[in-house]
Amino acid sequence: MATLTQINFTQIYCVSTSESGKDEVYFKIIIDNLVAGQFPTDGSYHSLGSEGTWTFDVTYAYTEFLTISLWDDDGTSGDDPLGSFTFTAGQAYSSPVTVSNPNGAEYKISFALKSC
Ligand SMILES: [Ca+2]
Ligand SMILES: [Ca+2]
Repeated sequence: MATLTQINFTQIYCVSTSESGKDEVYFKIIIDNLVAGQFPTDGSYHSLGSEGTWTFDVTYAYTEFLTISLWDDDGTSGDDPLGSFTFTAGQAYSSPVTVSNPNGAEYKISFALKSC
């Protein structure tokens, strides 16, 4: 039986945004190739400018792969991907991990991993 891994996400730090001013940041969680959730869960976002910090406390469990995918809300014009990172169960990662996109976005995601 596969080992269940828990990951606790605690913070997103903005090094640089994808657009001038602020990005409207939210993230999607893909677990074992299925979309498992979005945060904030009410479909909103958190505005982050350069050097901005967003703290929260959310935990997900997975057995093989978990991908966190950051997005910039752009309302009706379609949201932009800010970068994503995939965690493989059983591997070690040091927090934070960095995601980026070709438009200059760079974000650091803080987390803690726990094997059950
Ligand atoms: Ca935006
Ligand atoms: Ca945008």
